[in-house]
Amino acid sequence: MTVKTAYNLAIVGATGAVGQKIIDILAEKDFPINELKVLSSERSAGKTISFKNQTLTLEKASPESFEGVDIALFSAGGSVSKQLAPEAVKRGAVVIDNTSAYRMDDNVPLIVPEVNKEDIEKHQGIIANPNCSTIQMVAALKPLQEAFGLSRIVVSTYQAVSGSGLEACDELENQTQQHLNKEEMTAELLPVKGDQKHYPIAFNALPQIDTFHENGYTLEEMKMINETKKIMHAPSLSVAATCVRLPVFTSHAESIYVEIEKEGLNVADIWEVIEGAEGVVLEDNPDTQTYPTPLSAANKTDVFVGRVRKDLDYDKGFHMWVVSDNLIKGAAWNTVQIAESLIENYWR
Ligand code: NAP
Ligand code: 3JN
Repeated sequence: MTVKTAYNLAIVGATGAVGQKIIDILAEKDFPINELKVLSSERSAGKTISFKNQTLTLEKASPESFEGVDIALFSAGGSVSKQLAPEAVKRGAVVIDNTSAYRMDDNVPLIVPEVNKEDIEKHQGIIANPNCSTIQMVAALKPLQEAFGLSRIVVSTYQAVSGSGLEACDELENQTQQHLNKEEMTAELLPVKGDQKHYPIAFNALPQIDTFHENGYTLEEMKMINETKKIMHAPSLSVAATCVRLPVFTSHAESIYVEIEKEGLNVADIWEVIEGAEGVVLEDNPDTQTYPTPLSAANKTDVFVGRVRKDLDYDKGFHMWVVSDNLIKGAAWNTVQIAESLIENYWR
């Protein structure tokens, strides 16, 4: 193993919702950086952003941008990753990609460090960061799978608009203002940019995240289904998902029903496992109305679990409520954790 004390990093999509959080977290966690390149589209090239006490100038991302880069963190959309990640790998960088471009490729490990960091070892230049809704669910459920076995997951999500990027956050803010001004709300972006119809997100709930697959599920739902099986190494696990967007800025919440293989468990057994899980915090007490919410989870790195209940009809069924900051554990922090794990354990 080659030991380095500091690494040359590039961030592709540095001006975006995820990119900005990555920059904040790299600074906060004091990641060992030698040089940091911030890459953008032509639109933002030449502008500056701050990192610790430095002012960094955005550079248009091109294949040559990756010369001398050790680790490249991509969050500028799938088409940019498709075009530039192989160029970065060709120049010797390890890519950690936040998009869905490579997640299901057999040669690309899909990583949530608390769940499957050992899969990093198999990387061939690209490591994928899962979808935010998948990350928080598998972080909460993997310890239960290990302790008791899992046969079925049925999840409904309550997702924040920041998962759709900065423009979507502006749309929610504008529509809220319009509604309070008693004006008609203008909907131009959500549920999906470029789709045939748009609905207001303010004071509403939209049961469509991403476009529809031919089987009637949305792509976000299919991502949760397929990614969960890959990360948990459980191709025969039954997973069903319904993904819903809410007028919340930060943190995704999920109502999860699981069927466990072991018989005769009770809520205390589930609590005990969740309490011992890395990166997962139990907040569950009906007597004191203790449970996580999107606001309470915002700006935190952990995944929070509450409302654990045993199904009233099925002995092996349990319900729970799982909340996490979608841009932090769901994207930026998970990406930085992968980079930390890569340099600590798998750098070559
Ligand atoms: P966003 O706020 O729209 O940011 C994307 C940024 O990419 C923009 O600020 C844009 O800025 C930049 N960009 C566009 N074309 C580029 C290019 N050719 N080279 C470099 N930068 C370019 O979106 P976001 O919410 O940060 O999400 C970005 C991507 O991350 C998504 O498309 C998705 O693939 C992924 N994502 C993953 C998760 C997850 O679940 N893990 C969650 C959210 C997003 P400039 O034009 O100013 O450069
Ligand atoms: O909508 C959300 O809450 C999460 C969205 C993630 C996202 C948005 C646009 C494109 C993704 C993703 O990470 O799966 C992608 C994509 O890369 O496909």
